[in-house]
Amino acid sequence: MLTKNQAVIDFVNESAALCCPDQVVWIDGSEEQLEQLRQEAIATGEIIKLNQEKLPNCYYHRSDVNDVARVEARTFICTDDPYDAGPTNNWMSPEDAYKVRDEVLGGSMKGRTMYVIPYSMGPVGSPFSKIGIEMTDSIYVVLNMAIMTRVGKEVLDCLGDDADFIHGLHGKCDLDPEKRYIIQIPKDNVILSINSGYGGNLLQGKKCFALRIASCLGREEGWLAEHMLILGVESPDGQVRYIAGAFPSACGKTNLAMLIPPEIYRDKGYKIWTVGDDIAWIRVKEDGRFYAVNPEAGFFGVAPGTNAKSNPNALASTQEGTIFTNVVVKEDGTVWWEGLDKNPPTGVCNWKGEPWDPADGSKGAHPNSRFTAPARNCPCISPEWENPEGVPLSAIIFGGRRRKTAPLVYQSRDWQHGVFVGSIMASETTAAATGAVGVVRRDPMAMLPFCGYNMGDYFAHWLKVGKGAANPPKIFNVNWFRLDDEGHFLWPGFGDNFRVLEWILKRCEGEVGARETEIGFLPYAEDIDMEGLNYQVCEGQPFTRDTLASILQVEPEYWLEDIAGIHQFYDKIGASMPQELLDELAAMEERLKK
Ligand code: GTP
Ligand code: SPV
Ligand code: MN
Repeated sequence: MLTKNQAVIDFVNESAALCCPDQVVWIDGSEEQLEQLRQEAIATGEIIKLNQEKLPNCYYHRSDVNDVARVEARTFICTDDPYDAGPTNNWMSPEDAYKVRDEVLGGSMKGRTMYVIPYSMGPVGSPFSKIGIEMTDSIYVVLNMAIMTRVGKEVLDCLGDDADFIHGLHGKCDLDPEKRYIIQIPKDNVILSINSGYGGNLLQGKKCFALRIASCLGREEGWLAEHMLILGVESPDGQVRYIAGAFPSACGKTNLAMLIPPEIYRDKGYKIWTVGDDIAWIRVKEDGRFYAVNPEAGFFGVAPGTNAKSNPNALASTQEGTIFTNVVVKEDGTVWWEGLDKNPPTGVCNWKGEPWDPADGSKGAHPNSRFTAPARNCPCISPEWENPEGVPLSAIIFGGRRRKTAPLVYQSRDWQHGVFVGSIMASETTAAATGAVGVVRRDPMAMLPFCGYNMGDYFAHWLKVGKGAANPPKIFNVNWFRLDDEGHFLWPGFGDNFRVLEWILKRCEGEVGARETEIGFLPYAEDIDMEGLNYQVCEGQPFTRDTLASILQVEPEYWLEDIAGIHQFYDKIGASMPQELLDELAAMEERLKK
């Protein structure tokens, strides 16, 4: 036992009494213990050691074939009153949730070991950090949590005899998808992950705690827990300005957070610093500004599409101390995924462990295959990334994957309109969650699967936090994913997104004009710098000023179609929808119909 904290001891004992593990092991955070666990997991085949010369301290894990992504349909917010979970979450009563826990987890760790992981979201001991205890029967979870969060004895020392911690329990059971449950009980600060062994279902610090539970805490305590990257833009004079961005899962947060500016900007002295790539906890301070902290310590990033050109910083982050899940392992013990390079390995197995022939058109890596990499590995990690005070935000950007409708970038009129812009976000679904891919759905603030309470109340909280602040960030919306009729990306994306960030920061400083349109302020096409931009939409079709102009249009017919979807969504939220946002919708509709 690593602590005298009676609440922690009771929680561990109760969990052990329920799950009946053969033994209980406390994770102290030492390298020796983690190494011992790696050896055990290697012996059972749970992880595979990769080429230690080329990828030191890197490992590989294959998840169960039916267990490869978050399961939104099996994720529950458990409140006494279903109203508090709201119409966008699956609801279960806390009593039923505890019944599920007792029935499904009861005795489930017989013959296994239960690991007790004390972890801190945010630097250990900083006033805005929060502590969780996750119990799990998976070494894979222990090893991932040790990268994604700060774990071990120092966390328990910091907790002292305080009972204020998040109570987490994870049991793999037999990975039965029919009995898979991801349960949050906000009133008790309880998280239960059952019958899964993958990612966001059970790396509880991430979505379960830092978003679902923390959004509830933030609502009570007056702050925001958001699905956002945080980056700093350093300009040639050495000034760094910070931007947070909410894009749905697999829609470009990691990539934007680690962006390398185009050469012409680098030559001038511009640079991007990464503070976080997935989650931001945001507080308003006395100066009336929003300060954002990244509560995580690692990146659980999408592998496919990551390469030396699209995201060299992410790639560099994965060269040491990284766990790869569901990618392809090459003969030499290094890794491969679609989009890494154009040379798929032959004679090896796919992510399922089956012999794989790239020539047959099937994928080698799962589309939601991931790397778990320590943030400190990132070449552009911000010197401020562990600053407990956070970084002050100049702008917030919302964005999604829309082949049409949403222009490359636009700015909201003011805070209220900005909250409206976030509330009407929509995006095509991705492989990050189970279910159909490519279907447009509303995903307000990229929080649809992660808001731990009623979405209408969440909007009201956003309105309140911003209206109470003297200097809130300016709010923008971006869309890197416009397609032409043949399905080619019209905008180069990746590093060239810097050109849009530059416009955004100029708008924050009042240094550039804009066209007022029905949906907000759009750039004049000549104000997006195209110097050195060398992109082919497809062969023989270079990106031109006209291409740019074409993705800076407001097309009323598409927007009016979209508005029908927004009405439906707002209706679904129902009575908790703030009047201010209903008014914004009516006003936009009127402008578009004119
Ligand atoms: P989560 O970790 O699921 O929350 O995702 P994320 O928002 O961090 O997404 P990520 O940056 O990992 O990007 C997901 C996919 O989108 C990858 O395959 C990227 O290659 C692709 N992507 C990212 N940025 C761009 C872009 O600017 N343009 C295009 N076309 N694709 C992009
Ligand atoms: C996401 O799906 O938004 C992720 C990956 O960042 S997971 O940790 O699985 O939630
Ligand atoms: Mn995410």
